[in-house]
Amino acid sequence: MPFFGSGRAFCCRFAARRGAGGDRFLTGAALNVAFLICSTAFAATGTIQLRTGVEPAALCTNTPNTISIALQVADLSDAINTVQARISYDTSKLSLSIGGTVDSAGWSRVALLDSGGNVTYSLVRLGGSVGPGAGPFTVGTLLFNTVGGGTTSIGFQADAPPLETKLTTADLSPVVISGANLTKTPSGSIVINPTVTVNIELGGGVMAAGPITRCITLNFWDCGVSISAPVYSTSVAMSFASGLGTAAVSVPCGTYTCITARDRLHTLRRTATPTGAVGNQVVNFTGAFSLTGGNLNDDKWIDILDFGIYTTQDLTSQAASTNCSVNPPTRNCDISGDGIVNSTDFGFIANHFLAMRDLNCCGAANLFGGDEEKLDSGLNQAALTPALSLGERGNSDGPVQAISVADLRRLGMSDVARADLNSDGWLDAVDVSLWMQGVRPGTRPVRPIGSALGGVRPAGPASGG
Ligand SMILES: [Ca+2]
Ligand SMILES: [Ca+2]
Ligand SMILES: [Ca+2]
Repeated sequence: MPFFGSGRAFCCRFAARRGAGGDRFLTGAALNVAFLICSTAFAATGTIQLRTGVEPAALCTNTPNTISIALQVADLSDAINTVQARISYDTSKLSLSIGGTVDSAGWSRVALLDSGGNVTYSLVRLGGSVGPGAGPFTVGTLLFNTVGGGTTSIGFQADAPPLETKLTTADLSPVVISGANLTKTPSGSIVINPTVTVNIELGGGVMAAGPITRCITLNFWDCGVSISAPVYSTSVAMSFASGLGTAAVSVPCGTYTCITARDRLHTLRRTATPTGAVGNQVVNFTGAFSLTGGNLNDDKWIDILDFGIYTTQDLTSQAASTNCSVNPPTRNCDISGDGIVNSTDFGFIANHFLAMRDLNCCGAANLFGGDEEKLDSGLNQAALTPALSLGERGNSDGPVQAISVADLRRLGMSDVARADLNSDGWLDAVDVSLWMQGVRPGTRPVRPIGSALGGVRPAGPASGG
């Protein structure tokens, strides 16, 4: 049984033939009634559509590449045998390949013309027809080269008779399906060179007005693809004004379920969930998700090591802007971005002492495992001086609250030993407290009672400060 029933198609053809060829069976008013009924209730109708093949999802690709767009007819009330499609596309993103466009079997090309993105594609089916029926029937496949990034779709030009998109029925007296009788459906979204918009706030303290440049390292995860490794990683030099920055980051085609961000020189890692459709996702590392400054060695914690590193650059001028060529173990203790290392920067560390970075994406990548763990300082706390009790170390993966000068030297951080302000052989909360009282390296304070030089751990528990 045809899609709309043969009776309907027959009625319209009957009326058309009688109207054009004279009346042999009906006369006068009877003919007019027949015409009225058929032309209003049984007009030939159809759909012409452009399809990427992945609708309703967006087609995603990059430059340079090619995409194929099927020109189809569907929902045909009658058999048709000619198609004229007046197509429109954005030449800043796509370029039609006339040579690469393929007419479907049985169809012969009458014309394929492209005038600045306004295309006329006409085909005829010699000795045959398609429909009636739902179809869809593919008439031809247009090939486009991708030439520019962005989101677009391919649609139809506005009709301006006689220049219009139309189908013609396969009758002795053909009926044109056009205008309101022809549904014209553009292609689904086409995303070229997808981006994720990344909004970042540098938090944890008072950021300079700037603008300054900071390198943000981003990991893009699709937890449906892998829970142990990001799909894509990149580092982007972003401009920040008063701690706020935004960037459209180019990414491979994909839908990201989780993204992490960090400034490896200055902040802890943050984990956030993006919103939006493929190719146009947005992720906000702002407000409660801002990147907490004070982590100067790209590890999990803001702890005594960050304090020690800070003291090595205290009251020095440092580059306010750091691009992606500057990475740990190189240090830059100007967290605030005003070009000088001072108490404003110390405030980030003090205010978030013992803060931990966010867990990694996908749940399974917790404190242990995941790619970013490999980028840590390399500090194996379990191998540190045994004089540190488990409680002082927290757990084996906790923040460093106290470390001996001997261990600092073993770790290649001899310069940090200067932060042992009371020269007791340990860098710990006592030294942080002394620092906050104005004690600086070279201005040796009275040694605390019970302390001793030479790396012997003083009595009493270490505190987080
Ligand atoms: Ca740290
Ligand atoms: Ca500063
Ligand atoms: Ca000390």
